Amino acid sequence: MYLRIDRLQIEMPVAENPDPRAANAVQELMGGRFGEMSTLMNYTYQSFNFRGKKTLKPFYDLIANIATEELGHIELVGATVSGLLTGSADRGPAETAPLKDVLGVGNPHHFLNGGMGVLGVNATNSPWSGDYIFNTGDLVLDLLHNFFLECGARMGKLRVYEMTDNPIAREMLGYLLVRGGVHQLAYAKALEELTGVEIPKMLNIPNISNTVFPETKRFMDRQSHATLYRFSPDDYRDIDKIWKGTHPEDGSTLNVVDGPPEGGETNPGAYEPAVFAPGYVPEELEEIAKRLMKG
Ligand code: MN3
Repeated sequence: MYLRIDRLQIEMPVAENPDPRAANAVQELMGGRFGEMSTLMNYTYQSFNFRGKKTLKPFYDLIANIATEELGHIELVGATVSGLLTGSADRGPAETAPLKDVLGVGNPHHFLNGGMGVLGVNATNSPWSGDYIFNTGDLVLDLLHNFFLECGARMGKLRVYEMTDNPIAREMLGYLLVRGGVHQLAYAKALEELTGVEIPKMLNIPNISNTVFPETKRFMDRQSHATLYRFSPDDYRDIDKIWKGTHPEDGSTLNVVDGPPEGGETNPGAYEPAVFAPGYVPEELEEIAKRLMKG
């Protein structure tokens, strides 16, 4: 089962530079073949279907624990898309056509179907698909896939990084590049344990260091690239049987932190009257909420 903490894994900048085109590019990192919904669901289903979880516990713990971290990654990508869309449409009344300036900009479904928030689709508005889940049950093959998936995810993030320098997007990208690097290395190390093949020697894939990017280096300076968080009050304790030793790039000691990162507050989500979010007359909803909180 899951517990939920109403915080993001990192502190995100306040949304002040709306950019629906960047929001559309970031959608690839949500619902794309190599997006966060894919990493989340691949590891989640692999953990559901894992056979021999008691006898092969370090490997089960690793997959299940990383799956849980990925829940917080879709949350961060969601916060980024919402943040990039916030304030992108005029906030005037309906009869002034407040959406006319975003007509044909970015993904029209952000305005036509959504409430100026993230959708479960990629950058061409194709829905995320369960077909992206790879789970044969063969542990080595599934881990090899996970390693490849993290490499593809890294490629996607690097290209989105090249498409936008919006501070919200760059903060999310800096963090997720580092965390994806951790997961790449974790799966490489699991494969090394199982097969003897020194997979970590293949890193970086793509062959560019995270230290090149200031937004990424900041998190590395805090040792995020060498840290695996244990996302459970009491379980998944055997991740440290795999996540140990040193980082192949800079020799940092790999360590497990018990519990989630401190993170930052979620964005309160400004009203967007052009899409009637949270309602055409939000004051009425506010009244009802006020009554509930008094009672
Ligand atoms: Mn991720």
